[in-house]
Amino acid sequence: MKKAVTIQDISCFGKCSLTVALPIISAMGIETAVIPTAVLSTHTGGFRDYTFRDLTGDIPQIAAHWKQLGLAFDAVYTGYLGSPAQVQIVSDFFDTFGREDNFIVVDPVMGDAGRLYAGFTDELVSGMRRLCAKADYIIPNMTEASFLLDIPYEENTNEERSRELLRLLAELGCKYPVLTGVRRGDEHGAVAFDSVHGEFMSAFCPHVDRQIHGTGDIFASVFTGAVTLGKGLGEALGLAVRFTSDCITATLPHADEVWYGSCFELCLGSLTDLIK
Ligand code: PXL
Repeated sequence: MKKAVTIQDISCFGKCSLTVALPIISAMGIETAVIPTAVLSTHTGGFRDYTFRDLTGDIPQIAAHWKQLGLAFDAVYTGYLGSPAQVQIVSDFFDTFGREDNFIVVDPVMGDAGRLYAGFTDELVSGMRRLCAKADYIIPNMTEASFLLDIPYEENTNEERSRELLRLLAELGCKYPVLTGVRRGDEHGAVAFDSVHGEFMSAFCPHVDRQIHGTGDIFASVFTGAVTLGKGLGEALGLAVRFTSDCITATLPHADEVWYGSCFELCLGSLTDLIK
């Protein structure tokens, strides 16, 4: 069986990060180990007074135990990190568990709609930049790309501009940057750059004018799962766009739930068919 480890927070209520990544990657038939970076009572997007337990100190202990056990992973995938201090710890984790024959995905979760998430600082942004340099794949949205590249946020980025941004993102040091939230007419999608072969790939679906929490985590989870299963960059991109779009469509009839996250559970059954 393929094995992945994902390092991100648990938001106890509100569907994102580990509560999305674990079911999705598992549903793809991949054993999924987790390292929680923090435990929050809810995600931070739109909720107030949420609790936040920082688990920074646990991460090196978990890593040391796993090293002692000789565990190995086909994929290492990181998302929301709870503090700048975690960047160095995750970087050390990459040094211990990264190998020639596995790969690292960094989803530099930092913000959306041009703004950083609550509590995120310039220190975390520069830490994420360093982490991206160690990754094979990075999956920023437009907001995260603008912070990583230290350029103004651009809304409605088209495919041509996304190619310029992807070249700059590759210069951070990763081989395959993937940019989400790209617009093409009334479509919405993602563009990837294979900097090893100098090739661009893209995938689009109809645009839905609705912000739904956790869709970036759905995208990154399906993408990571697909690459773990040996799919090529273009196919992984297509699957991630398609499944994320299906989750958004499935959520729209449940308008009162949209605030908390997507109804991705309704689509998990079809995910197994999509990856065949
Ligand atoms: O979906 C990204 C994410 C992950 N984890 C936490 C968040 C967010 C986005 O707001 O608040 C805790």
